[in-house]
Amino acid sequence: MAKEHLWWQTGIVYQIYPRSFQDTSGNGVGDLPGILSRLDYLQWLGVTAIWISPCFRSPMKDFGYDVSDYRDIDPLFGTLSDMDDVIAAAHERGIRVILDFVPNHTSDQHPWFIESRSSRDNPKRDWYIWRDAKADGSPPNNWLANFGGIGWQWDEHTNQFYYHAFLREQPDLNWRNPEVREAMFGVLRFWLDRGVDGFRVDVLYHLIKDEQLRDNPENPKWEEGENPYRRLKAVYSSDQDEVHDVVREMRRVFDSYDDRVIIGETYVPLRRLVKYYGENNDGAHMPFNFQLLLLEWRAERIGEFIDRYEGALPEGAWPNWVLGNHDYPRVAWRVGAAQARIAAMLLLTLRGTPTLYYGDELGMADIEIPPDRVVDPPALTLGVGRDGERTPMQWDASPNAGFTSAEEPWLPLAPDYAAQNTAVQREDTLSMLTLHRRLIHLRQSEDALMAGTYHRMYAEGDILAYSRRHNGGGFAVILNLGGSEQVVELGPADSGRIALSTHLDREGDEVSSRVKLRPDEGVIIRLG
Ligand code: ISL
Repeated sequence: MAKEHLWWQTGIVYQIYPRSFQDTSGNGVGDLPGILSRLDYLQWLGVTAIWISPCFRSPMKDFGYDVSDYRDIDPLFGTLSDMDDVIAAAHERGIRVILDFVPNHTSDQHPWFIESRSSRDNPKRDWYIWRDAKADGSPPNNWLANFGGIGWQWDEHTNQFYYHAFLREQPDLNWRNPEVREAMFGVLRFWLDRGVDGFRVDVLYHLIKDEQLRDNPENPKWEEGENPYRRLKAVYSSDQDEVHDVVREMRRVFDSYDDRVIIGETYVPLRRLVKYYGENNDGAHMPFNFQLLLLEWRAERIGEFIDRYEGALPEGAWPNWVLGNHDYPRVAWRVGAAQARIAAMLLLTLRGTPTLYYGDELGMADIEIPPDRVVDPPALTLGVGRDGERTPMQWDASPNAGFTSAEEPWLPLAPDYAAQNTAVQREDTLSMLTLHRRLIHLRQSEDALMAGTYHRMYAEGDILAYSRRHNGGGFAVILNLGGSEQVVELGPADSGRIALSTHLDREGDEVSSRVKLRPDEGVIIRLG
């Protein structure tokens, strides 16, 4: 163990989308007792923290990202006491629990919003963003909603518009109002007091909007047919400098507890991303780095980004990497099954905390959702939905993959579940799951991989190679991002033995001066 580091630095985060992990109530939707029943699996896999997407009371217009009570569990998922059980049982197994905080917006059914919309002089009116129409009756500015259409909703009753960055059922809170901050920090304390180890904070960069609500400029790169939200550059509706004051205040809440973590959801360019660490590491502990989701799958691109990221990190800031989440097509769909093994080796050998999306350890891929089963709001409004990457976890070959006893799960299962599931892959010494478990266990037993330095060796053609070193020991990681055989010349210091191959079959082989990689193969060489 790299003792001088904190749990969230040396750990591996596993994201659970609770609707899709394990159903125990038989209604086709996953729940907290389901997560509880699968903790042994997660412990076996070796992950050290779970992040559970929102399971708070919600009308589920955005499947939990529209919260109507932050201090209670939605009955669909269980009860507060089920959450206490998950926290206690996870802790017994050495697994930390990170919940999902959704501070930018509430549900329109949250009592705060119901009050706020009840009259113009309600004490909670200013808790949301209300504005008059322009003289011609049009909305206050041109801001768009992420899920389609304009970002302003007219309220007949009080004759004003309110702003929503996502669905109209997700009104944005006014974080310039100190009462909102206090109320929301109270929510954090409620859960931190209950033993939660941290929060992933939804759209952290959205919290503060331009005070004058200026129009967003056109995006010259936008082309007809692309996501209409990107037609404008969100320069005034998100990522305002003043958001960092809020982040700093939020951090102070966490700092009044022992080693809890704030992970920010931050879809912003690198130079802006690193600002979320705060000026003196007094911001988010880990602003999510999403580049592995977004970059073209090419060695130069990835190698170059790693260097830029390492170079841009402020002093003392801890890096992190994300390969998949509930908003983007799965890695096996993006890069294919063979390269998904390379991607796993990359994620689990880079410097910085890895976040793994449930099911990616099996190589689950997106599926085409039949039109009558599509449920995600942006799929319905924009035609680009997220259902494909949210299909139920594949546990075994029994009906509905052991996910639910209901006739039909809330989203269809991937058709390959009888062959690709945890039960089958656990027994298969060459499976994606075995590869993940081996990578995780290697990382967790080696200081050099968990916390060592990073040095680029090559990032050219199909080869991405780097070393990780700590206290004289170390590893070289050589990845073939292509489908043809490659021979990589190594420096004199880079000889050693293969600790792991993505093909899981060359362990212990000696390597000196050069290494031959098969198509789609990556190797970790123990140096020395
Ligand atoms: O605008 C984006 C990228 O530039 C989007 O990716 C956007 O930031 C992202 O969809 C935000 O996601 C989060 O908030 C949403 C919720 O639907 C997502 O599931 C959640 O991860 C609203 O709460």
